[in-house]
Amino acid sequence: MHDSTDEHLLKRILEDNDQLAHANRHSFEHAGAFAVNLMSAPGAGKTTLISKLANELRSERSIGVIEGDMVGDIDAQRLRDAGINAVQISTGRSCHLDAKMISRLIDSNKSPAGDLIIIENVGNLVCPAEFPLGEHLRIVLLSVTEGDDKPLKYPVIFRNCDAVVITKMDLAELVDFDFDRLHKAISSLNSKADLFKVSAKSGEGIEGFCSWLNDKCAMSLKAAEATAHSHSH
Ligand SMILES: Nc1nc2c(ncn2[C@@H]2O[C@H](COP(=O)(O)OP(=O)(O)OP(=O)(O)O)[C@@H](O)[C@H]2O)c(=O)[nH]1
Ligand SMILES: [Mg+2]
Repeated sequence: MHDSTDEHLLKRILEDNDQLAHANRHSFEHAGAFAVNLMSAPGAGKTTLISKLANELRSERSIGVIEGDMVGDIDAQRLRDAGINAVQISTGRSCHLDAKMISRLIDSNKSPAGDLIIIENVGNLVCPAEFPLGEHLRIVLLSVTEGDDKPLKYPVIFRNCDAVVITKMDLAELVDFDFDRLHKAISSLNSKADLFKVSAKSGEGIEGFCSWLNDKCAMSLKAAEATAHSHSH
């Protein structure tokens, strides 16, 4: 239970984060980049999907990845080994990335270049939901092995996202994943979220998801360019 001092402090922290996220978004736009915040529970398949989508969009986009993990740089190294430009942020004791960490990376000129910046958040279905980073798009992954009830148990992150990607579709039958229950849960929480079903293993749904993401990126970059153009006149 929080007392009013705790509530006040939390409100301040979230407000400060929102302000910095706003500034980060401007920085991304200034650099001609579209940023995506990829969130999920640990092991849902974020890094694997990033690897697939970098491969799929290689000819159309220059992709940079910011990897968030509490410790180490296993994911960034994995992506670099696959020829993908990736920078690691270690969050230490924090169970999520926050706007300050992204802002520090931008200020140090270590943020990866690219017109599509994918930020892989720390594996966690709770805390990342409350800390926007400056992204243009919020995507939540849910692997079938986690169970179809998770949106109802962790509603905040599913309510507050642009798309839900169901991963590991190749395992859906093995774990009796109930898509009717899932669809009902998602539409009760967030009727605007786009829903994708993919398997990095079989390749199912990867092309459709990547082309949707590419379109979102192209539309946003075009709009940002038009705004910049109108300001310069
Ligand atoms: N069967 C199957 N396994 C998958 C699929 N996608 C990922 N995996 C496996 O799931 C495990 C976790 O995948 P990661 O990509 O590391 O997941 P992550 O969300 O990045 O994990 P954290 O960064 O630790 O939160 C790995 O063993 C992957 O090989 C898939 O589509 N099908
Ligand atoms: Mg990962």
